[in-house]
Amino acid sequence: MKKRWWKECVVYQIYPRSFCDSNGDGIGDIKGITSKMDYLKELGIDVIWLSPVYQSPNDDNGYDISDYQAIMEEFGTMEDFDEMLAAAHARGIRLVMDLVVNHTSDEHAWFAESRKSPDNPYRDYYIWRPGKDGGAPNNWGSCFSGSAWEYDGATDMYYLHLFSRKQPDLNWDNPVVRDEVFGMMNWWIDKGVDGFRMDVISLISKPAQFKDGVPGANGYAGFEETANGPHVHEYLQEMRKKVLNRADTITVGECSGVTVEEARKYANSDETELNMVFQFEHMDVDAGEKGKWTDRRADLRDLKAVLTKWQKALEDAAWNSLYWENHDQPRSVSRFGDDGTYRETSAKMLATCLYMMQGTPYIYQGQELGMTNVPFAGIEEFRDIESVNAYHELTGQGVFSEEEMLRYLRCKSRDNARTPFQWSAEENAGFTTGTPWIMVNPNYTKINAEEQRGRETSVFHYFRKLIRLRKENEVIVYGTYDLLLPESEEIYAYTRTLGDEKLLVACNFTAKEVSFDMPEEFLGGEILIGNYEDAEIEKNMKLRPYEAAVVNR
Ligand code: TEU
Ligand code: CA
Repeated sequence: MKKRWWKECVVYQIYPRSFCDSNGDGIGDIKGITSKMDYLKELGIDVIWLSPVYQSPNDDNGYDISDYQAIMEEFGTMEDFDEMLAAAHARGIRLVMDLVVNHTSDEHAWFAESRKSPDNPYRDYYIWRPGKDGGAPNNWGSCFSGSAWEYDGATDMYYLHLFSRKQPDLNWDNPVVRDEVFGMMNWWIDKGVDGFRMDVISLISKPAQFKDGVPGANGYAGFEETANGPHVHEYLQEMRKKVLNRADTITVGECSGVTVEEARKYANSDETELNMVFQFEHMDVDAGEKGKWTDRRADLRDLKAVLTKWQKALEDAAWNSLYWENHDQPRSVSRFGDDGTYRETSAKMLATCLYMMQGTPYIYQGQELGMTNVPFAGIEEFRDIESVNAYHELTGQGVFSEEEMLRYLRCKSRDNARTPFQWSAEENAGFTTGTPWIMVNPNYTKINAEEQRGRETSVFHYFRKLIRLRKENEVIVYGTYDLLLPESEEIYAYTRTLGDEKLLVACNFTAKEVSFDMPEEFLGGEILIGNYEDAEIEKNMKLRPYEAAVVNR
């Protein structure tokens, strides 16, 4: 197992719009991030993954970029960016940019040119096709509802957009496009950034034939058709050579539709492509027959099977990322734990369960406080294009009633993760002195960083301890994972082994007390970390509601 710094680090994701507003316009900004750099240092994280701050019309909150080498006005200036980068580096914190190059904004200069005429030099920067039978070229659907094809009258053709119609897909088969992207990436590397999180990078190589797919609940085919396309590994190997090897970078590919077989290529240990990937299988274990829009809870056995599959399949061959949350997912304490009586206990348990595994941990802003899903009153309180479009499309088609869809949105909407970071019990949770762009979760008076920094037993201090534990114990980073009790619907238990060092991790995923038969070899050990102060190792251990314990021999 090759030792690498990016295997040993802990990454913290900042969604800039919702992190900290420094100028009272209700929108988080770069100066706000710089003002909180000491908070991040105290937490103990090593790398910041910064969601997009580039110039954008914000159709998809910055994931629709109109200039890759300019800063979105609402977020500040390039000088603000340079100051933030210096502030991070001064504290030994690296900074990773969010690379969104499967598509641009339709307001990007390239697209403005491309749509002018079929023989425009930029025409083949994007994917244009003639209509078929008076409609779209095929039945692919956009992730944000409707068709993945938009008709453009100027040249009587359709262009492909797997996401919003204001996010036209780039044509990666065009070598000029690849060189434009690589040049831009090198520009950011030369500015001193330390790597990239690559947005839907598994979708950049489109299949040779644009065949109809299997329609989903809304009548359109999903983007599975386009994942892991014919040239994706070729293009990433080219990126590795022309960009990534120019600095000691960390890279993670967001790979919608990735399998373990594909991940072993994307994140191979020969380091010819990326360092690691974000897979989605553990985020799909609580899906319903109509996809993500459901209030169904995950079955622990499914979660254990998926996470174990990924731990074992990438062992010695590639490298895992470890995440419960990001700006696209609901809050994990509400989703997999208990955001009521056992909120803090279950938030600590979930962190222990995942971050003691093999892989690089990713913490999403607010997860370290046990921030919860949001009691949105009605559709008017949502901002996310995916949620709003799905609401109108699926209620309009009669797939769900309005109250059903609202219930599912409260469980799964991306906006659950995008309400303002809760800094204090002051108005607007100390996020802004203005009117926030999206509602603040009313529970900020009880759940906020200021209160938790002052309380040793808080989720915040537990995360600090967990991060420190990883740094002090190589077995947690490099040890082999082995699942125990695969059939248990209540307990997630596994061991980590490195040489003669061995740890046991036991987590109760229920609000009940459950018996756990402690393996003989751990009876003489000690508890390295646990979420109950008075835990003791016994042969027949009683794990209390959402109890987690890590034991050595
Ligand atoms: O997400 C891609 C993606 O797969 C998500 O759309 C995710 O599957 C979905 O939101 C879960 O329901 C990336 C970015 O993380 C996301 O914020 C962007 O909206 C999207 O790409 C387009 O850039
Ligand atoms: Ca602001």
